[in-house]
Amino acid sequence: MTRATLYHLPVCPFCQRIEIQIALKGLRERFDFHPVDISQPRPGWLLEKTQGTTALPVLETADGRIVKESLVIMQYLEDTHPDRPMAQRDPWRRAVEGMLTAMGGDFVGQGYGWLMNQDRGRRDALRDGMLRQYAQLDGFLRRHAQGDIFLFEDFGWAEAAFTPFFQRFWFLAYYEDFTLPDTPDYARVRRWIDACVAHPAAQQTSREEIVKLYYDYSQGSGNGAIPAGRNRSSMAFAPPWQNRPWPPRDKYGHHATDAELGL
Ligand code: GAZ
Repeated sequence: MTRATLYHLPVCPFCQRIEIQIALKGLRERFDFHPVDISQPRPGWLLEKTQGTTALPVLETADGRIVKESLVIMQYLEDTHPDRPMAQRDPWRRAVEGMLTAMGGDFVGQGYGWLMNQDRGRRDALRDGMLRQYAQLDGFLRRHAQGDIFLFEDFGWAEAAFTPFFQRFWFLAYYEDFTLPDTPDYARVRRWIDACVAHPAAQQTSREEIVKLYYDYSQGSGNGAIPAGRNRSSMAFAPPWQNRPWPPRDKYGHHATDAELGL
């Protein structure tokens, strides 16, 4: 039997959404995972499948159809593998998780915008903006959550969409000293985040991998681009991140060389 293939970048949060879903549904054996090195040009055969777009994840179904966009792939897998449903079935509940998921765009933009910022003078404003994002999530959960931990009874659709970014934002703790204040106004979202990042289906990456691979983002270079004065991307597959030293935490004052990063 031909199997479906997920083309993914190992540390890409959008790809991790699908990896979480596959783990939750117990479908690991039904998919081939094809890692793509973001620091290299895309191979021609892959560009042909995607009609020239380069963003991942990309799902190729067993019969050769191509599905792009992480949330669209999630819906497709939900519809084609309805066992162990991840999305809510009740229309109102589905709308609630949809509204929460839609808040992810601004949340992600704020966090990555802060990591990639190179102007020390903007730090306080970026921290305030990040806190506003967490406060909005907190308010949404206090209004709509049915349970005390997740949005509904269990880790579901919204959790699969957000968790990769809760984990990516460990880079803000490392490079920007950001932690969510331990105050009542963030208590609800903090419970959600803590349970999300600890969930057994969401253990595809680690704080160490994220901090090391996202060094170039902290220097303002995203998506496999290489910062000035360097020759190798921190997102490269080799040498393996386990063998590299922890990068310098001062992203503004010092720009590490390939050698300092173990590249
Ligand atoms: N909307 C798509 C989806 O599937 O949901 C987004 C997929 C995507 O952006 N994938 C990235 C990719 O393949 C890797 S993850 N890039 C290579 C390419 O050739 O396009 C980066 C950001 C950012 C937020 C997230 C990411 C990220 O800024 O993690 O800025 C550079 C990329 C808000």
